Amino acid sequence: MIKYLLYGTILMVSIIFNSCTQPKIPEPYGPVPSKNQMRWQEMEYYAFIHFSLNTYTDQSWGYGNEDVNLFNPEKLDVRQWARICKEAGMKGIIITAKHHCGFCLWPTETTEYSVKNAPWKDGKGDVIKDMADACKEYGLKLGIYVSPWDRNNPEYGKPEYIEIFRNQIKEVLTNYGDVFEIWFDGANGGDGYYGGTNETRRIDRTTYYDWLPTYKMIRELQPKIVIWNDGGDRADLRWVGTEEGYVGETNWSLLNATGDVPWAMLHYGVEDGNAWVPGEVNTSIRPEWFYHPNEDSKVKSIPQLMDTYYHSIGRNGTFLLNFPIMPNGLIHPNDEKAALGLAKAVKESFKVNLAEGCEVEATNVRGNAKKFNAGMAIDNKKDTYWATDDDVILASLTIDLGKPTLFNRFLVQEYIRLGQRVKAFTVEALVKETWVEIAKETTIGYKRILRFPSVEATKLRFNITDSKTCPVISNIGIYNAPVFLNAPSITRNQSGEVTITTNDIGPIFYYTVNGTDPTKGSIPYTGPFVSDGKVEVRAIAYDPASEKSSPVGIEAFDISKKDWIIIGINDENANAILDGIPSSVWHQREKKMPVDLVIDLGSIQNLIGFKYLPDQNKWSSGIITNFRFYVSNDNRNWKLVDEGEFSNIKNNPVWQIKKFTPENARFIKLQALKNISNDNVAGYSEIELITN
Ligand code: FUL
Repeated sequence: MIKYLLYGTILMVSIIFNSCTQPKIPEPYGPVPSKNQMRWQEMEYYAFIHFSLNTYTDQSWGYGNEDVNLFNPEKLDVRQWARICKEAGMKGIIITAKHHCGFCLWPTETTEYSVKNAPWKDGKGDVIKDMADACKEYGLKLGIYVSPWDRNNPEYGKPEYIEIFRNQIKEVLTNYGDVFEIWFDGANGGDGYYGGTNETRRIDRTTYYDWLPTYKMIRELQPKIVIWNDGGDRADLRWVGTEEGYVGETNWSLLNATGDVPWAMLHYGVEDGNAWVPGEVNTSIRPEWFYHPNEDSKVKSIPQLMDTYYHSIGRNGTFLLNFPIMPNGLIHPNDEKAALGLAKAVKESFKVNLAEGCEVEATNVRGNAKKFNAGMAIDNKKDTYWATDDDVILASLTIDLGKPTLFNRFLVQEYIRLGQRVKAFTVEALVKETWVEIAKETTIGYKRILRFPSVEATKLRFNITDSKTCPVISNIGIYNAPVFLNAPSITRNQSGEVTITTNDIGPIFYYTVNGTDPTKGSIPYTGPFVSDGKVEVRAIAYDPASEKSSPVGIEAFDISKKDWIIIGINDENANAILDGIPSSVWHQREKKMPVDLVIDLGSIQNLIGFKYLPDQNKWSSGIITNFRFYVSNDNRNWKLVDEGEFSNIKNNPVWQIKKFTPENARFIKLQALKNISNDNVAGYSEIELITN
């Protein structure tokens, strides 16, 4: 009896003891990531590869009638792609196995429009197989892009196509080992070759693809996959509403499982959404997704890529960076240099975590338990976390840096396996005995990284000022990252005045107009200067304090617009089209499509192409998608010199460059046939001409 009493007492004591030292872990709050989503989120950074027949036609979207004989890359080396991605710190590669033109990079059974009928390797090649092998060799995961829209397939738009499309998915998910992500782009411009019918086929994107059985098949074939889809039933991941490389600062990894998803939901998520659908930030290392030789000088600079890093991984997203493959089958050296430069910059920025090993304390610790104390946020382990008691949503954590310490970055992570909780937080620095607020932000999620001007402080205080329930913080980092100056932007107005600017504070500029790279010995910029006619201006920003220079900014200007006059329009705001300022825009609203814009160049010029920059405001109605371009010498008799589409202009509103056979002309007419919103508005930010 005494024995049992003793056992009972020991049991009681140990229960009480354990419940003091081992408080229950916080309950998950709201939707939480699946294992697959979690594995994907932790990859953080991976590559896109755009390679197809477009690579050989300088197009963004193939029409579907491009000749398969064009596909004959003489140096194709997927191991080069994999090596670059690996060295760049990426964890996987998503390849365009089929883009909108319908050409398949693997020898599919479903269509003749594939590598098996191309001259490359005498039709025996399989880019996807090569890619899968190279990924294995370099320890990268393989992802696949299969476009639902197929401008080649005769069955597209009919129920029969869905079976073909499903078989294509089945082939790529069966024959190439594990696939971590599948990508279904929602683009659909309607018209296409469609087996020679050359017509417009509209589909209802909410019903046509009948996604749910397809998802089921995908998950059976690849149980560890995540599905990306911006065009149909809710998948595992969401697009963030732009291809420019940023998600909202407020970024909830939640959406509603059903219902429409307007732009703001894509961009910011939905605070009280009932499904876990995190954002993936996709952007290209150049303005466009496919390779265009004229973009060799437009590869994003390291500061630009660094911005994207902070605006994706630093805002609770993943970063999907695209490499356009050249016609010879390789990644261009400029793109390689930029990607490796970014990797180096990231490494340098996050080399030393100044929080590591510091004294740290919190205003509240769950059950007062060691297991949940503040130290768990700086122990560098992803499975431990600082958590507060259930009823405590306001809490602070203070890190004592021991001595005045310079820093300019703050990193924080929630333990999202238990849900995304924090709604608002601030960061303060103790500068000479005074607390100074250095940041006031909203969401955290998987990872949030803040940038601010360098501050010298002895302590840092992280305050959670609003949370859905008790916060659970798995990691905190403090860094002093080197500063990278942005390449300056160079603009020229209608009277030929060139202006050089930057967003950075403090640097001065040096420039050249003779095509050489500027140095500190080049012409110092003292203000706008006139440089009319055809000229290439190159400029660097230089910070005398740190003696650092920016990458070179390059802008090539063609003939002067000084004598240009817009004809037949009585609105002086129309001059926004010629002012050289990308943010200024003019719309013609009153007319019906087609809408003409006529310009008198003042003299006869030998024209070989034109450039159109659409309205830079997101999804503005005046963004032209289909055009005709005419020239004339008398403003009466017009000759059609080019017509076509500005592909993917809605999601990626970059300069549209169109070339045609040379023509001497004094007048030009850009005719808008259609815009992204199917109304009668034609908007223009800038028009430029390309001359011989
Ligand atoms: C878009 C497509 O239309 C582009 O061509 C590209 O593939 C991009 C990643 O998605 O919306």
